[in-house]
Amino acid sequence: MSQTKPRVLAARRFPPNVEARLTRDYDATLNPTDEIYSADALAAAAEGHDALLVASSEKLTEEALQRLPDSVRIVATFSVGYEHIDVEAAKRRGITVTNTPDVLNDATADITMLCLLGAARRAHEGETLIRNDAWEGWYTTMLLGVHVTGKRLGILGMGRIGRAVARRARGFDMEIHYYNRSRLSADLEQGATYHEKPEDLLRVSQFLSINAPSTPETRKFLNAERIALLPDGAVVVNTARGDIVDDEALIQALKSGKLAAAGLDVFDGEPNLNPGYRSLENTFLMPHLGSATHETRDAMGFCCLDNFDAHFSGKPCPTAL
Ligand code: 8YV
Repeated sequence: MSQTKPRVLAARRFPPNVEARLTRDYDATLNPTDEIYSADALAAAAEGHDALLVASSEKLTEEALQRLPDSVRIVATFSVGYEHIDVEAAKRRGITVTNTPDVLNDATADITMLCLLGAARRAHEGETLIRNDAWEGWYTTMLLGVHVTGKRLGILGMGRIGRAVARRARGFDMEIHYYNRSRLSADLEQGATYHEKPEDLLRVSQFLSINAPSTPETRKFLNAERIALLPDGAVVVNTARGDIVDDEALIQALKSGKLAAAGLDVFDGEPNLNPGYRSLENTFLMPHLGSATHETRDAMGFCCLDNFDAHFSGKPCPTAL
């Protein structure tokens, strides 16, 4: 690295270990209030910086990228998902974009199982009973849920996170089915059944776990027509991106009893989710906690910093998009 430290703008607050390494190795501008920058404010704050450390909250559209100062040559996003960044526009402008794959597979797969189990076993209703001091006693038909063991789990998107979900679900003796843009090798499939069409996956999915990225193709994928293909009483789990689901259709199916329950960690427009979810008893709702463990958030930040280190030493970035 050169004598003068490269200047990095951290658009959000990051975990203490990450900010400590950032400020040790770089001339960093932090965001102690964690207030989200508007596109205008981000462009102004980026003046004089060589790199940006952002999260999913920073919408780097082509226009926003155009407005960044020429000094910015690399943007590292503290996320595996990068639908908030126009990567092609960044490349055209000579800006390298990096994300944080792999390091959050396990934490996200764990939260997927939490959502799956929480929805199936009515965790929200059970907890509410206790917290409201409304539990009057045990009876044989109290809060009966959906049995998990031995059921078919359809995984939409069998990438790194999808496969980590499959590994966990096998421990619950679930039968794994999946749809992916391309079929996996037998080694990665581990006996899971591949469906060439996502609709065929839906037809067999007693549980459906969405683990696909948000792309123009997946946007509003789970609409009323496709929900109708799921077996009656299915459980839907989404820990990927909220916009893959048509909220009104999902809410309607949860109300009608077509679906038994849904476990959701992500929402279209979050944190301003469709209010319809809140009033449903058969939803288990988490505020986008997929990667929220101390270890994972540190690893995500260190992955961003590893990319800066490589970039400013003239080496290839380990997770460049
Ligand atoms: C992040 C995520 O918490 O990595 C992702 O794509 O969804 C989460 O792990 C979030 O995006 C913060 O940037």
